[in-house]
Amino acid sequence: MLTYKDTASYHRDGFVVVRDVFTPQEVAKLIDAVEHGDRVARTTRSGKDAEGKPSNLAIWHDLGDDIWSAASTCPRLVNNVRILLGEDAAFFHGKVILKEARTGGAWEWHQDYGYWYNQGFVYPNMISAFVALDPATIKNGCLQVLKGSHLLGRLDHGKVGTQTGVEALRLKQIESLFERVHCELSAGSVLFFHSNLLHASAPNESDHHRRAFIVCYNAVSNPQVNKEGKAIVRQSCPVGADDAILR
Ligand SMILES: O=C(O)CCC(=O)C(=O)O
Repeated sequence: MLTYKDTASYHRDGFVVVRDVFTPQEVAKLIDAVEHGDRVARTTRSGKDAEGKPSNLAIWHDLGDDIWSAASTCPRLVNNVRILLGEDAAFFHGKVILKEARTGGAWEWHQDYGYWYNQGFVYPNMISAFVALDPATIKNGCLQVLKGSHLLGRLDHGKVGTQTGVEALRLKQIESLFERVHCELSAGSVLFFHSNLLHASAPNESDHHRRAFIVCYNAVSNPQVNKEGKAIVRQSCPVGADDAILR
């Protein structure tokens, strides 16, 4: 569980890293599900970064009844997310980032709320839990963040390749005001980050895959409004058994 100090640093910096949340056995099962499982095979979409390199991901919006659901409802994620949101959490989506050795492309600088605002979420009280499935290093394109940038509020975004990226001129103007942190993670460690935190990652030019499972949650008090102005309020995310991934 997160400590009071971890929670304070999340609010100050926009992110917090918790080491070794998942065991090597749990990570091995998740990797097996990436490589051989039905859900990732069914939901993988190919995208492109600004240079035209592949930025592929699998994404889904339902919990289902599989290992991904077990990981998304794991108390080690959900209870910590509740602490960081300051209230109960709803499941929004899960995704696997497939940044493969030698080919995996970059992710451009963006805020997740740059995407999610346009999907109708009213407030940015939303969090991503980035679970490293392979060791994430500078060489294989670990996530980079601008520490404290969540306090800027939502910036304007546009299209970069098939991705959504923060407006280039604004990025240039504000980049030097923040410390850039390379979030190197061991497999099984988790980076919790705020939906307005600016983040990006470089292409993977190494011989090692850099895959990650990212679970996104929103505060239950944060409705998503559709084009007709109808508010969709999500239910609380269930909290599963702590050993469910290994069952
Ligand atoms: O995994 C990465 O390198 C970037 C993923 C990302 O930025 C996102 O899913 O919002």
